[in-house]
Amino acid sequence: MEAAREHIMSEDDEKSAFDLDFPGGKIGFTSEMNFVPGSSEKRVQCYRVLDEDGYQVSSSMTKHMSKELALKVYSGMVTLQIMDKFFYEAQRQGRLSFYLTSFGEEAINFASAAALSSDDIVLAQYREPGVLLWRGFTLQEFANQCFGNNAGHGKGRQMPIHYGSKKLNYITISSPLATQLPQAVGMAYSLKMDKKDSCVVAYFGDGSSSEGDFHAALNFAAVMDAPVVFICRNNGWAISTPVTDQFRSDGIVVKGQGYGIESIRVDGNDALAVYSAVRSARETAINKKRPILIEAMTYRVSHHSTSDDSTKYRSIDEIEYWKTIHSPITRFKKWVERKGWWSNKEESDLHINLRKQVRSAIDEAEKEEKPPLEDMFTDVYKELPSNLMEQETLLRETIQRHPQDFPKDMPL
Ligand SMILES: Cc1ncc(C[n+]2csc(CCOP(=O)(O)OP(=O)(O)O)c2C)c(N)n1
Repeated sequence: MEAAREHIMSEDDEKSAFDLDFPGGKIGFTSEMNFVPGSSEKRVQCYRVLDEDGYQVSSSMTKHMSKELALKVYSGMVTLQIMDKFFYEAQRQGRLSFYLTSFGEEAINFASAAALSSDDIVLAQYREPGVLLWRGFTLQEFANQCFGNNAGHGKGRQMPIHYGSKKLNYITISSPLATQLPQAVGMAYSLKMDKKDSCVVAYFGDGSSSEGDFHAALNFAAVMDAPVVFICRNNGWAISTPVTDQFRSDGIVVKGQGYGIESIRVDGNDALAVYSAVRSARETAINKKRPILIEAMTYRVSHHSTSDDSTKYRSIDEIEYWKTIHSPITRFKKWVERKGWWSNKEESDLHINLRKQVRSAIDEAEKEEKPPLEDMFTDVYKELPSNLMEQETLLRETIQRHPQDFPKDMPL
């Protein structure tokens, strides 16, 4: 029997150890049995430009933030905050069926939107209405969608907050989490094939990263070199599930690296950091034609939605701490005030004006007629297929049989 060939590798052997071209990739050998650790000892650091008190800790990229742009970002954040407050209350008064606020995540919304071009296509989750507001969707359009009235673009066929605008390159929100991510990659790939100077921007929460679609999207984007910017809002919670019950990795940022995608972690409560990172990511995506991942660290100050009471699973002190000490709006306000760009008078005028506008948008949307019943079946097929005709007939018969269960003024 042939003796087994034994060879103890010396240090010299180690140095000269040859590489081998496996079909799975070219690798070098080692005699040490090292398991790659599940996570590195040091967590990935978080990029910030402003500290908690709105003082600049870095001057990087702030040259791109002019007074005009800064004030547009600031008033955008305040607009969303006021819109959220009044729409939330309208739901509590029973005027809206559902609502969901973006409290605490205003900087991610507006600073990222400001760094994009209107040609970039946005596929959002649902906590990014600020991107649409930035692009020109009016308070009246938001209110019409939420009231599901005849003037709203969805004509009541979607739940409130499922906004969308073809004109503004903002794809209509889908309820099933993470479905927007593979779609974003496909769209980005088509922009690349058409040699367009724009990219796709896909927003999602930490909870969505637990969906298979997230992983499929990242891998697909990496191998297809698709110009897509993934922006994850890591706000710590997926309804009542904390991130500690979702993954063991160092957040989302390291997952980008796992798929071969350049990634960065930024302070999502720092508008200047978000703006700089998104601006730079967009340039890379478009000029180098490849994907980029941004993990924006933040906190969901609000309940998940009007169907949730978050004090059942987290303390009021925790919420207060993030709401006050880490408010992205207060931090940015301190910065613009120190620059001499904003005064108390302008602040109070803005609030008075916005409150009026939001109230009026809600009142107008409420007065508007509901869409006729037949609209429930239109706008998908050019000609209504027989199964939908049957459903419409069945619905009309049901209403006739049980009129007491339907609103008297329902347009039939
Ligand atoms: C596929 C799918 N699973 C579950 C849900 C129910 N759901 C709606 S929102 C949500 C939490 C998502 O959390 P995250 O992505 O972190 O976003 P956040 O709400 O914190 O902004 C869940 C589980 C859903 N809409 N779709």
